[in-house]
Amino acid sequence: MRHTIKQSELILTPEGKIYHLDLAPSQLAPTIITVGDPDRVKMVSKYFDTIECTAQHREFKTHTGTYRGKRISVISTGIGPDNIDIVFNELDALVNIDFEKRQIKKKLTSLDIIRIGTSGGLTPEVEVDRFLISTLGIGLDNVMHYYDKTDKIFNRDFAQSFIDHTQWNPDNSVPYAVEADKSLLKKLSSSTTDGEEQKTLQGITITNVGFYGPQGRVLRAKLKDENLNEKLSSFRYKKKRITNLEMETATMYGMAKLLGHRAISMNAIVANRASGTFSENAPRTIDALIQYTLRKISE
Ligand code: R1P
Ligand code: URA
Repeated sequence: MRHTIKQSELILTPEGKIYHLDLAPSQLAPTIITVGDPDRVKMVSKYFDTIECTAQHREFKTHTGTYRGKRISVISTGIGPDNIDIVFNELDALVNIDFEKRQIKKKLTSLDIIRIGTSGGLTPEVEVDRFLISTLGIGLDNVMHYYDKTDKIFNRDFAQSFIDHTQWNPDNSVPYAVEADKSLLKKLSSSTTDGEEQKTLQGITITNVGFYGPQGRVLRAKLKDENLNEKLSSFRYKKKRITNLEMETATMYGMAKLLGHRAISMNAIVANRASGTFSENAPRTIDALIQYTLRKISE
């Protein structure tokens, strides 16, 4: 007898849609682009051939349609790792749980999930307006620690080396490290035929729970560790260094691997923390990354 999932755990609307995303299984494409900002959804879907459905509940806005014949859903996650927990569990439920029977399906489906987000470059080479693909995410959030069977997902050696180098304060969190999906990394990387302006950097991305203190920014509130970003910049693992900071990538990589999906994070670098600069035209850079990503997905 298969386990039936209770109403309080798998929450469905009277129309049979999953609670936060407000989507029915038929409204989700197998390739999903996630963006933080709900207003960025239309920046992606304006390139679609057709839009077959739209939905919005809270910060979770979806447009599903086709791009060069390929069916794609673009969904906003809002800001932060906590929202990634909601979005990834609900995306997985839409394909892997039978909503009528409230049971896990016998045959599971893997989704391709591609983040198009903004990020801050940590080191001088990660200049504003560049594109960066995250090869690995270092998670300083705690979402993944609530789940079992993360042993095979985490790169423990990497995380320990990060903890040792930064003398990480255990009161903050337990850092974890998760690699990107290799097939999507290859598919989304630039090739020799790409124009110079579209060359993507690859790097190691820090995901944290906040934009200010947790990314070492000081406005009025002083930090406990004033050397946080200096420690992040001087960290090396097998000669590789941390390149950028944002708020979703590592959690996405962890949740995707845990649930059997493929995820990759594409970053438009809008700030550079070493030079203290911010992009003079962030929307243009984001638009260029959207066009680059759509082209790569559809190749
Ligand atoms: C902070 O401004 C937000 O920007 C980045 C961070 O990860 C965080 O969500 O991504 P998005 O531009 O995709 O939201
Ligand atoms: N998003 C972030 O989280 N950090 C930055 O520095 C820029 C965008």
